[in-house]
Amino acid sequence: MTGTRPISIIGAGLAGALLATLLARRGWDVDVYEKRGDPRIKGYEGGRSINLALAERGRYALQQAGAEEAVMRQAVMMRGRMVHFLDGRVQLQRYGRDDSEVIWSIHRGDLNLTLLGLADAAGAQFHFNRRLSSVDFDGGDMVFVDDRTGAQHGAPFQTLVGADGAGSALRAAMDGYRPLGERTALLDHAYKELEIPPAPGGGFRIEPNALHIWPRGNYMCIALPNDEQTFTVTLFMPNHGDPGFDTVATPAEARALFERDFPDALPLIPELEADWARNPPGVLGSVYLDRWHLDGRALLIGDAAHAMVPFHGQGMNCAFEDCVALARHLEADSAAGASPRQALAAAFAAFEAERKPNAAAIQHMALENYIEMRDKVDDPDFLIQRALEAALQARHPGRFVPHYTMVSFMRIPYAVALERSEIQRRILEAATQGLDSLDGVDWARVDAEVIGKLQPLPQES
Ligand code: FAD
Ligand code: E1W
Repeated sequence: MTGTRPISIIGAGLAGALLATLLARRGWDVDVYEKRGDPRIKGYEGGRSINLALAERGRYALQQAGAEEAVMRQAVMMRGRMVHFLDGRVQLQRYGRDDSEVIWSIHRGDLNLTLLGLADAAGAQFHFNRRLSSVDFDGGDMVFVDDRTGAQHGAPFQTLVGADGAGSALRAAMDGYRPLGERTALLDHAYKELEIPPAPGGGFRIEPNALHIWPRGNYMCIALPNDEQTFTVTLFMPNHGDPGFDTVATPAEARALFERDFPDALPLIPELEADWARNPPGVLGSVYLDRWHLDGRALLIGDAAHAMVPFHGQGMNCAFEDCVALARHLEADSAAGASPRQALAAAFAAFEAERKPNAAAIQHMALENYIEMRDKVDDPDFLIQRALEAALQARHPGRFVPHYTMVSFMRIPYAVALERSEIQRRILEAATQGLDSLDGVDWARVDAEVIGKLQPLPQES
C-alpha cells in the first residue's frame, strides 16, 4: 500500500463538508462532488430553511473538526421557546436550568461556507457543478452532470460516501444495484418560510434569544433569530383542509390566515405576500432504510440515510454526529491481514450498527415533537408535567433527566434518550393525573418509581 486512502464524498452540504474536514485532517485523500455551484463564488443558492438550531451534539462535532469557534461567532443564543398565545400573551419556557443549557440559531449558508473553507484548508478537493447521475459499482466509476450546460463528466472512485441529502442520488443508485429496503413516509404537512426584518431603527423586532412558537392545534408557526437582526418564520400546516395549503394557496389567502390565527405576527412580516409567492411549500418526511452500505464500496450518512421531519431540530445535529462516528470507525484498527476493501466494509458495517438504532430513535422523537409543539405547549397538563420533570431532575440528578435535556444538551445515544423518555413520561402522567399544581404530588411514591425504573446515567455523557 502507498498509504493513500482515497474517499469520494457526494454532496458538499452540511454533513459532506464536515466529514471532508474530519477525514482530510486525518490524512485521507478526499474528493467532494456537489451539484450546485461554489457558494464562495456564486453566493449561497440556499433553497431550504435559512437558519437551523444547533445543539450539543452538533456543537461537539464542530469542535472535533476545529470549526466550533468560527461557527459560534455567528450564532444567536436561544434560551427557550417563547410561546405566543392567540390572545397575544407570550410565555418563555426555558429549555434548561440556566444559560449553560441553551441552543443556538445559525445561518445555513454561513455555516456551509465556514465548513467548506475548513475542508478546503485541510486539503479536500472540491468539484462543484457536479450532480451525481449514475454509478457503476462493478467498474468503480461514476457519471456527473453539470446542470449549467448538461455536459457529462466521468470520474473513478474507490469508495463513496453519500452525503447528498434527503433526495440522495447515491441512495437511488445503490438501491438499483442491490435493494436497500427503502421506505419513504411523507408527512401530509408542508412548510413555508417568511421573514421578519429588523426594526425600523435597527434591532430585533421580538425577543432575540428565543425560539418563538405560535401553536395552533393542527398547525403552527415558529421563528428563529438570525445574527443580522432578522427572524426566519416557518409556517407548518397540513396540505389539505382548513387551514391547509390547498385552501390557503394565494398570498391574499395567506394574509387572511395570519389575520385570523397569527395577528401578532402579521405586522412583523411586511413582505408576507412576496415571501409567500417566492417558493412552493417545502415537503416534509422521513426516509427509512434497512441497509446504509454496499460492502466497502458505498455508504450513506445524514439525510441521505435517515431524513427526518424537522420538529426536534436535530437533523443536522444527527448528521454531524454521524460524521464523527464514521471518522472514528474509519480509524479503528481492522482485522490483521484485511484488505483495504474489507477494512472499509467492516467500518461501514460497524458505523451502520451503531447509528441505525439511534437514527430511528430521533426520527420517531421528531415526529412526536410536532404534536407536542403545535398542540401541547399551551396546555396546562403539559406545563405541570414540565414542572414535575424539573422537580424530579433536582431530586434525582443524573437519574431523572428531562427528555429535552437528553436530546439537546447531552450526547447519550438517541435510542437511550428515547427509552428513558418513555419510562419518564409514564411516571409524569401517572403522578400528575387530575392535579393542577405540584401540591398534590405523592413524592414518596414518585421517588420510589424513579429509583426503581431508572438507573443513573453514566457520568460525562
Ligand atoms: P444537506 O444539507 O441537504 O446537503 C446535501 C448536499 O448534497 C447539498 O449541498 C446538495 O446540493 C447536494 N446534492 C444533492 N444531490 C446531489 C447530487 N445528485 N450530486 C451531488 N450533490 C448533490 N436540523 C437541525 O439540526 N436543526 C434545525 O433547526 C433544523 N431545522 C430544519 C428546518 C427545516 C424546515 C428543514 C427542512 C430541515 C431542518 N433541519 C434541521 C434538518 C437539516 O436541514 C438536515 O438534517 C441537514 O441539512 C442534513 O444535512 P445533509 O448534509 O445530510 O444534507
Ligand atoms: C428545537 C424547525 C424546528 C427546529 C427546532 C425545534 C422545533 C420545534 C422546530 C424543538 C423544540 C430547536 N426545536 N423546541 N421547543 N421544544 N422542542 O429545540 O430546533 Cl419546529
